[in-house]
Amino acid sequence: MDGWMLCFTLLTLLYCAFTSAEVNQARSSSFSGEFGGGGGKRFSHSGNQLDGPITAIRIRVTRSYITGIQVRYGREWSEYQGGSAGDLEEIFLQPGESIIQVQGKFNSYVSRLLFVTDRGRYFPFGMGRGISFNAVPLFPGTVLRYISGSSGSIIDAISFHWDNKPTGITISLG
Ligand code: MMA
Repeated sequence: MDGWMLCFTLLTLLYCAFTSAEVNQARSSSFSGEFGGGGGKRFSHSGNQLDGPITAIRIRVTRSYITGIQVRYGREWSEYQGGSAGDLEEIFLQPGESIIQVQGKFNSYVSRLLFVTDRGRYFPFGMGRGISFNAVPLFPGTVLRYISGSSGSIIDAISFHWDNKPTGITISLG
């Protein structure tokens, strides 16, 4: 093999290695966060996503902060995270509707959240001040599958986990 041939072969191998590495990557999961401060105790709804897509959200809010959150996956509510100050609000998604964007504000705590759906509906919670964030999925067609974060007497921090909509029909017995 002459020098050119060797060079060509090596470049081809390098190209193949790179393209196959790209193809092998998952192209649906992404993550936005974390938004908030360092206090509180960690929570994650990663196991709850097995109960189904997000179908409803309960948020507790005061004038300045998001004080609590509970998410319904399929027909099952997650544990409630946060405290008891403020007013509890509840929203239900329509069948097949998904959250595709979350905007908000945070400082040492989460101070405001706005959920946007793929049907053009949006649900704002809170009027608190702070640094703005705008969380969206990386891959087209993916949706909010679960949240994680930290909480104590209020919601200290929150993250958003995006992936494909769950496929297939869930048959629930009982
Ligand atoms: C608790 C405790 C803190 C957390 C705040 C706010 C009152 O203190 O869990 O670590 O930062 O609640 O959630």
